[in-house]
Formats: sequence, structure tokens, C-alpha cells
Amino acid sequence: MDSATSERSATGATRRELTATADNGLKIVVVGGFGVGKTTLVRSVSEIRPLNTEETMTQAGQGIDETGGLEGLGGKTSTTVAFDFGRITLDAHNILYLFGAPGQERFWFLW
Ligand SMILES: Nc1nc2c(ncn2[C@@H]2O[C@H](COP(=O)(O)OP(=O)(O)OP(=O)(O)O)[C@@H](O)[C@H]2O)c(=O)[nH]1
Ligand SMILES: [Mg+2]
Repeated sequence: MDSATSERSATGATRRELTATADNGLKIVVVGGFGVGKTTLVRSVSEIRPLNTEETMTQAGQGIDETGGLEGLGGKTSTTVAFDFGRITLDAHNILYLFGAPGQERFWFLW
């Protein structure tokens, strides 16, 4: 990776500036129900430090935001309250922007 166009953030995630030739932005919105792994996906594949809009789930969500079935997956304790955002440079001209929607049914109108 070109050290002139990239740097490591304090968290160790790579920060890459867009190349000067990048002129075509493509977008994918990742949607799906609560806890299916949208945030995990965007975080895993993004070349930039992903936008973090995760907040801790509280008792107010008990009985509404069900984490049943997720116990064996490392324990889900937070949820997306706005949007995930990440980026992948496909080639010199094409940049893929990834958005992850919130999963609760009350946010489905956003999709
Ligand atoms: N083992 C395993 N666990 C996964 C995988 N993908 C996601 N998980 C786990 O499943 C849970 C998914 O959580 P998120 O990525 O926050 O899911 P989300 O769809 O963004 O959830 P909301 O934004 O709250 O709707 C987390 O506990 C992850 O650690 C996977 O491929 N394998
Ligand atoms: Mg999420």
C-alpha cells in the first residue's frame, strides 16, 4: 500500500484517501433484520475505519429487540442507531460505498 496515500489510525484501522482518478461512486445498501450481521459485514470489508453509530442496548429494548439465537455468536450487546458506512476502492475510477441500515422493524421505512 502506498504510504503517501494511507495512514494507520490510533485504532489500527487503515485510513486511505481517495485516489485523484476516482470519479465513479457506486453504492450498496445492506439491509436485513435485527442482528443478522450488517454492521459486522461493513466493518469486515471496509478499507477505511467504518463510521460507528453503535449504541449499547438497554433494558428498554427487552422484549422488542430480541437477541435470542445470537448468544452463540459472541454476544450482541449493541445495535446500529443510524447507519453503517464503509468504502472499498474497486479500481482507479470506481469506488464502492457501503451503507448498513438499522435492522429493527421500526426502522424498515428507511430501506
Ligand atoms: N460466528 C459469526 N458471528 C457473526 C457473523 N456475522 C455476525 N456475527 C455475530 O452476530 C452478531 C451480529 O451483529 P451485528 O453485526 O451488529 O448485526 P446487525 O445486523 O448490524 O444488527 P442491527 O444493526 O442491530 O440490526 C454479532 O454478535 C456478531 O459478532 C459470522 O459470520 N459468524
Ligand atoms: Mg448494525
